[in-house]
Amino acid sequence: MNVKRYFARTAREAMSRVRAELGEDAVVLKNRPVDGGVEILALADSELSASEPAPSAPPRGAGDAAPASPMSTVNFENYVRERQQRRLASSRDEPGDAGALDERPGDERATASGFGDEPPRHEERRAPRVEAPAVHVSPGFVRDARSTDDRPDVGMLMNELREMRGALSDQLESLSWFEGVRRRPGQSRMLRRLLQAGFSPSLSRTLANHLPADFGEEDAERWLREALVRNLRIDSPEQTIFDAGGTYALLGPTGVGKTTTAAKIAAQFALKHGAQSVGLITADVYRIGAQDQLRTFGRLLGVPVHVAHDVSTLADFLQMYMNRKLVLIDTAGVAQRDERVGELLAALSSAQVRKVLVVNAASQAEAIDETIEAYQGRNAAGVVLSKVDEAVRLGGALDCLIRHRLTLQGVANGQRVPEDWHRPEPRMLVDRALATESRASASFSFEEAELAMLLAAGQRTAAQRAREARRV
Ligand SMILES: Nc1nc2c(ncn2[C@@H]2O[C@H](COP(=O)(O)OP(=O)(O)OP(=O)(O)O)[C@@H](O)[C@H]2O)c(=O)[nH]1
Ligand SMILES: [Mg+2]
Repeated sequence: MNVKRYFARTAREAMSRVRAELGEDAVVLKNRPVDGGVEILALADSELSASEPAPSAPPRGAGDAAPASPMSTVNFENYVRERQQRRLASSRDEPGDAGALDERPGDERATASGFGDEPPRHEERRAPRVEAPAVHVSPGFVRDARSTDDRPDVGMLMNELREMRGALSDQLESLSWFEGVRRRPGQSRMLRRLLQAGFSPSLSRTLANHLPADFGEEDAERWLREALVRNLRIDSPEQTIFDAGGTYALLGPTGVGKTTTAAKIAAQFALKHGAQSVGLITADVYRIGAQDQLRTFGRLLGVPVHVAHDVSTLADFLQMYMNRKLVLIDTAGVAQRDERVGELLAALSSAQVRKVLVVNAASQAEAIDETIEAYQGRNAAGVVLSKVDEAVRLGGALDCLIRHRLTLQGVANGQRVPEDWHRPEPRMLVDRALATESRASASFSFEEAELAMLLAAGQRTAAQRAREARRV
């Protein structure tokens, strides 16, 4: 077997080399931090397949010794296979049919003596009976174990082991990366702060990897803030798309603040340019009372509100408002997983209408991520971050904006119209996000040891997704 050794500064680099040379399915036998970096011992998948016994090979005797060498992924696979074959061989030798025993009605046994409450036998008194945990056995495995030649499906077993091996090697890679980080206090402090603030493991790792090694605490803090501010996109601090005018549809899941945001923007614009410069349309015909809500705001502002029941009336109103500087279309809230999102986007596909996604900063980061995907955020003119006042951790929302490269067009931090509407200020948002530690409840904080697990879990999910994508 041709085991190869790879050395690199980081586990990531070492793994890239392994994959480049041995392929995506390379088998990682050992992964450990060494002086100056990380060492990986690996072999090609084809080597492993070559070492698999032919299906017809007879099982080794039950008295065979367990593997003497340290347990690697390869001999672990062999070990499991042998045990499986041994267990099948011994179950064939046993008298009686174990399956038939299980089928005996339990009640009959319990009442065989005529007393349901028969005192326990000696052994039972000493050791209380513990319910056996339910064991999940895949249906395919059961079928194969009972097949006519009583041979386990080695191919299937190998596939399952390969899956396990992939997951383990991803986790090892992540843990060994984390071991490296622990030796650099600046990096580990930064990781902890970012994760605690709600930023994703993937963005946190990227930032920690780029932190210059010779930076002290203060420099690192400044560097982190600058990196986040630089990556949080805005058009310009003075001029958002709404200041410039145009026709915008506010979209997003239910209750994120679309109608209130439309009223806030319209009010501020009307204050500056006059009520005649603003047009308000509502396309929310799903929810009872939705139109009244915007109408009430419109009345206060002196701006009439029109209800567009379908695409053609919407086109008529847009035509009617041709000369208004700013036209806002309030839409019905549709959950990101609802298939009606597609219909809504299609109904607003006129080139004249630019889409603005309203994102609730207090939502789970994963829900924001899904919302951006479902609403095709990359095609939107920008994003409004609402309910910033309600968010405990702001990192998740900022992380999504950064990773999807969306332009922030405004921030809502309360219910008051129009006072709680603000221009995007990346520096203020980043300061607020990084101040999470003082606000978050202690129950939701984590210790350093838990960080490694969190990162490993994030890494595994990403790697699993990549594997799934490769399979499709
Ligand atoms: N705390 C806080 N509440 C807000 C903010 N924006 C809106 N709200 C409140 O959130 C609730 C829902 O706001 P709406 O504007 O009706 O939300 P929507 O997205 O139009 O809701 P649907 O049309 O039902 O999908 C209301 O009670 C608003 O006052 C905000 O920035 N902060
Ligand atoms: Mg609404």
